[in-house]
Amino acid sequence: MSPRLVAVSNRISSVRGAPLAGGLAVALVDALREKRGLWFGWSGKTADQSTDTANVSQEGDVTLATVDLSQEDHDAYYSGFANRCLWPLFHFRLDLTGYDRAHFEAYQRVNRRFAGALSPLLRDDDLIWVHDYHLFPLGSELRRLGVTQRLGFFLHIPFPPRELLTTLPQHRSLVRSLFDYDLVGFQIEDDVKRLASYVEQDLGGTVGDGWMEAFGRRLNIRAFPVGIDTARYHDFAFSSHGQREYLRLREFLRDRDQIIGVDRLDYSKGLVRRMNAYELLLESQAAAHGRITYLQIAPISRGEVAAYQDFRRELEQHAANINGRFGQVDWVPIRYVNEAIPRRRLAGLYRASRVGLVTPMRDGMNLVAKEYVAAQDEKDPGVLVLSRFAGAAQQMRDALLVNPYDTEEVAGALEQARTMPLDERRNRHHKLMEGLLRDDVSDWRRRFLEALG
Ligand code: GDG
Repeated sequence: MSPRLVAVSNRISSVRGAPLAGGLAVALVDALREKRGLWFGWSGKTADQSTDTANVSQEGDVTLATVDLSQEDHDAYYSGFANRCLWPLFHFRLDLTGYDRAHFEAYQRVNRRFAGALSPLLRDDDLIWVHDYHLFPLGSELRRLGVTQRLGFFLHIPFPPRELLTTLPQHRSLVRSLFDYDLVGFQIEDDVKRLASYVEQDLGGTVGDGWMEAFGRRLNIRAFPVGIDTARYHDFAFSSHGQREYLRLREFLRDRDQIIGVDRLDYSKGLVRRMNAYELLLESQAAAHGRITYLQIAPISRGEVAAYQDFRRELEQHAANINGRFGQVDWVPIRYVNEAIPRRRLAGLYRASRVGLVTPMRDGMNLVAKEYVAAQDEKDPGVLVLSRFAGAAQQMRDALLVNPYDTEEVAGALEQARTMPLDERRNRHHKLMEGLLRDDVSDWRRRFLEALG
């Protein structure tokens, strides 16, 4: 019998309901179903006290095990260390990074708690797969409790250069914790190289092909670029919900071309500069007025963190300014929407859009870029404009790749996308789609789990 899969992530969502934001949850759920797995994580609820034993329930073939966190633990571990410190630091935003020892202590405390609640649920032949920056220390904490099963860790966000990482007082401890896993996966080769340079220069360790040595230990590490369920996503766009949304939107747009952006409302996604680029396009291309429209879907994320509140205000102001400056009685240049859209409808919206605009300042991978391409009609596909600083740019060479800091380049790419001849659109789309079908999410999962097992 194949080993049971145990997935651990900060938050778990219901297996039955379609998870709203996140291709990852979907990818995991499929693997967990296949292997009758266990999914462990925070319940998403805060209680008077953090709980030390997991609440276990069954949803079909998947076992869910969750713990509650106290408000205090949640604020310091999740909003604090994970999202005020690691997230901005790993996205190259030292200016937004908060360094707070109490937050780090809570981070370790919660990871210890998670390990304590998870270890009694483990079986001898389990494969344990830990996800993301909230849980670096979980492996070490499990080892301390005597867990000897295979332990893998996947980082969904970029790994920072050593010059940035070493500003973190606990950089050594964080990297040390990676060495307790049997296998570590990063999104792209550049992430692996950045850790390698830290290991060599700051730890005096040794680096080889697929491994690193330091702290007297050996770590297996590779890039596993995450994919989407390409074929299924394509079907969404043509399903009854997708089709209905597509037709509804096309009717609303009439012959206007739509640019679409879909991002959690996060400063790493480059939304302000993206709007600057759109504004520049309108400034420089009078012919585009009334002919083009930009829909930005941006569900609110991490609203409790101050940097996100400031950023949200800035963005709202910006969208309003552009509409005030260029809008006409029968034409709104930007529709800016905080509502989260169900997946099938979203696929229909992508399909109805001539341009997919994905311009993060820094991103581990970026699944929206992949979803946009998968949702297109190959007979009349739209064009993806993609930031070079998204991990996805390493694979999606046939997109229009741009530097998101270069507003003029982005505006130029928008104009090129808007006016691109059908032949070229088809050609680019065909090559992108081939890549997405070849390296889809089940391939990602299989490669990681095979390497771990
Ligand atoms: C992290 C890394 C990496 C967004 N709005 C709606 C909605 N979404 C969905 C998208 C997509 C997902 O959320 C966002 O994924 P991204 O990859 O773009 O970005 P992060 O959330 O930052 O994810 C990232 C990823 O992990 C996986 O490894 O690629 O680099 O930062 O699936 O479609 N979904 C629905 N309605 C919305 O309004 N249904």
